[in-house]
Amino acid sequence: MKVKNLASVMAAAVMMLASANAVAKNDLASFHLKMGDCQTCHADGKMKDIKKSITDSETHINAQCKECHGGFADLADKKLKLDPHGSHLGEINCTTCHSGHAKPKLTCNNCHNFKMEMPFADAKAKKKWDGDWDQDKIKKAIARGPVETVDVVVVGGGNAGFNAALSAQVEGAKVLLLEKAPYVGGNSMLAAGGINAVGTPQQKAKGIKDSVNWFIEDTMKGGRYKNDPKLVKILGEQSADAVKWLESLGVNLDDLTRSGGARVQRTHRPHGGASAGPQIMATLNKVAKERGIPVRLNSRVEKIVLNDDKSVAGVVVHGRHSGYNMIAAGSVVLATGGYGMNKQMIAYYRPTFKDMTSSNNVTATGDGILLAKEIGASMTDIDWVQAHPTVGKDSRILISETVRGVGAIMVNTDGQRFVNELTTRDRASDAILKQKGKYAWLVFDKQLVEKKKMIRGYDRLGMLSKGSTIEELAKATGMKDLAKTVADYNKYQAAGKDAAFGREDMPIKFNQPPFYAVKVAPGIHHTMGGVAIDTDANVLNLQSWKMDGLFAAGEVTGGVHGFNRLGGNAIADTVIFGRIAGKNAAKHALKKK
Ligand code: MEZ
Repeated sequence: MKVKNLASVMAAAVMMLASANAVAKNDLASFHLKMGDCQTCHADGKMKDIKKSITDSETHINAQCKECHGGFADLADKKLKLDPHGSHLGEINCTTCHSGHAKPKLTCNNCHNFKMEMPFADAKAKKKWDGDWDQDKIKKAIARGPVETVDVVVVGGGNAGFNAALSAQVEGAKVLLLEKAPYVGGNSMLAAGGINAVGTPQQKAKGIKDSVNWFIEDTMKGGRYKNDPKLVKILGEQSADAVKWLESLGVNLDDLTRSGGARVQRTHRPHGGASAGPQIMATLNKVAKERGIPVRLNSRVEKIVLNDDKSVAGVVVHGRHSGYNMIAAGSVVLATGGYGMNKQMIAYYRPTFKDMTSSNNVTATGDGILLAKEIGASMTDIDWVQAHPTVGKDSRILISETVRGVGAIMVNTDGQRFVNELTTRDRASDAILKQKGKYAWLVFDKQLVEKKKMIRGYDRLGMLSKGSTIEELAKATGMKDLAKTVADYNKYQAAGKDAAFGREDMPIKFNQPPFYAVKVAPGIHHTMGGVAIDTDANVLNLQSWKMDGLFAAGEVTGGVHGFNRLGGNAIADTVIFGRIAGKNAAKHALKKK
């Protein structure tokens, strides 16, 4: 039996519960018990074995859900304005939100604030399984010895992690990817913008003159010249190849835009202006599945284990169901992302940002930094945290830099421009924080909505104010000087010279109603600092020596972006250094065997 959509599942649930009239508990498991036995959801076996048979990825249970209810496409409900089965998270495990024995939890609400009815919402809340790291259990797992051996363990299932895993496998290594969340993607999944690259066919087709040197100069300038030039050189030189590689896997990157701090259009994005992150992650996940790379969810690494000679021996992983176990590995790749959602770390490293909202995924808790520090890794620029200037005010939703890149202007509460919209993020954020109320508005017209799918997404989320004339929009938002600002901007646009703030790229004239505005404020977006690495993605210790068998890539590392990351350089970083880390980790592990 396939139940076609969520509404009919809920209706069926209510009817069955009413007729059953005597359910033991009001949870999903008790409901299913009315139709069958525990094996409806769990693997065959004696009752006492059922708990043991649940894997950390909850693969069997989820396959059973789909067996009866179909996939997300079957469950999609076109009538819903916001459909949880059609989100940017893709086809994640059903158990990410629904729970057999406990209250369901809408994962979307980690960032959003959707009021959605969930079946069995009055069931008992579940205990958190991945709270404090239990040192005693870690020690016992090490004492018991490894339960499993692989060549390379990759910690973290974002862009860097998947690229590392795919590259390590190409080298012939046996790879295991561990992800603490019930779904993969991390911050990469939320990346709205795109990947910066120079010398691509896309740039050529648009006649854009660019060079690796310009890429390097822009990145160094954006980073206040505090970046490690050797890492930036690799970023520039390998950027076109990174785009080619993603395309070879099936990602579309046909659209080009200009991000803040870049002198030309070099941010490559999916055709039609959809967000880049979900497309890239869906593709990497699919390819990893096709290539048989095990991706284990609900598996939090809580210790990197070293041999007596300080080389890497493996990790201790805390599985949601399997508990604490050691996995032996010749190499470990840290691809755990940054610490933008770890309030304690933010308060410690960047106290002035401690109360700031964050655009980050809840997974960005700095685990890799803590793991590496504990075994003596060196940190680079650890206290440099980037505020993205345009996070939706009062929400955690990023309004992509692309919106400014393709033409939006930014104004204060009176409707006056106050900064070159395409300046670097730190400068734009500082400028907003000096305005009344410490927030700003992005203003644009119908042209952008037509051009960019992601903007239609903001509209669906109810974030946009609208007016059929500029005056109407000004009235709705209280921006008294907006009409004059727009008239002046249109004159600068026509003249090709921004006399007020020197903005170089002014792609649209504001003349196509309706007009839109979205309220924005700076929010924590990227933690530039982290584990110190060399050009082979080896993690360095306090003496700047390689730590034998430990590699790292992506936001967990420091050095690539200096004090400030440019938009579009994160995906480039995660792909390029993820691949380098995976390749070198595999070579190292295979040589050691
Ligand atoms: O790289 C980024 O962080 C980026 C381009 C974000 C965005 O504004 O879309």
